[in-house]
Amino acid sequence: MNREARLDALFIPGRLGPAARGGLPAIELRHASGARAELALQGAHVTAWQGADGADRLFLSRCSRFQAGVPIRGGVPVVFPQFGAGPLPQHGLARTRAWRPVRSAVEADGAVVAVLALESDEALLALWPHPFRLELAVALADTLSLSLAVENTGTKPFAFQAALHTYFRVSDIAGARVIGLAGSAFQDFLGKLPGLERREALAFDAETDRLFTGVPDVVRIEDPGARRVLRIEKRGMPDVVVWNPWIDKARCLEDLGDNEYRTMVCVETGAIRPPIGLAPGSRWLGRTVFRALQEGAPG
Ligand code: TA6
Repeated sequence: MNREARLDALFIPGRLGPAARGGLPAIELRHASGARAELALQGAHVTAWQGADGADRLFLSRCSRFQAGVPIRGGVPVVFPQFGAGPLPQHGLARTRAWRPVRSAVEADGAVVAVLALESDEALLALWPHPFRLELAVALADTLSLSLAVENTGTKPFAFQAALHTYFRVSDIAGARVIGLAGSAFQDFLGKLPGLERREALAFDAETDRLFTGVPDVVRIEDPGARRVLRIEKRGMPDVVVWNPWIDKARCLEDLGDNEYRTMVCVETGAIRPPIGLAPGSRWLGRTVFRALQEGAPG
């Protein structure tokens, strides 16, 4: 099979076509409902998701750069094999590499699907000496679902962390709340002691950077200013990270506008602590489904 399947091999008239984010090649997915999403080949990075009403559900910084090898600020960065800082670049190797198109389809239920893959090559193995294959399947319907598969294609076991570092758009962080974390153990990246989350609703009035482990599979973001709830349902991804840089940190990020912290919140799903051990020939799968609901709607 042509390992470098061409981007246009994925195109399906009216459903999957070319898009461009800055200078990066990307695909546009269009659902019959009018919902749309964009997916850059770099990092298999979802850079946009709008509902049938045209409203942006993901945040993408107006200051983000779209250059080869430079992380995109917003959308859904794919984190692998390291979360955060460590021996590898921040958030690992996957988000700055060009993934290759694998297949696309319009499924029987009308979902529009695009699948991209990243295989370890000489350059990646020089940084992280474990042969792997990643695959990300993006499915757009009245929901947006992302399924990330990690395969150990080597002869030795390895351990990895993986996450979907999703930036959600909110009307105003001051009114946003994350629901569903109560009772989960947390580790705080800003110096607070680890503990158990007691709040039913996590609100924001300062920089927030917290890992929650063993989180129930449904969490919600309430955005009263937009009269909207964003429902996040995960499988195989036990952990959630909640991040907002707030004022001072936002000012330090050159690819984030000084006031953009007000209209974003990261609620990230993944397998972070502990890392996942994978035997040779084994495969791990993590999936997250995003659904936007009107305030008060069931679901
Ligand atoms: O997910 C939270 C976090 O690890 C924060 O500490 C902050 O660094 C954020 O990710 C963004 O990381 P990035 O490398 O994309 O600037």
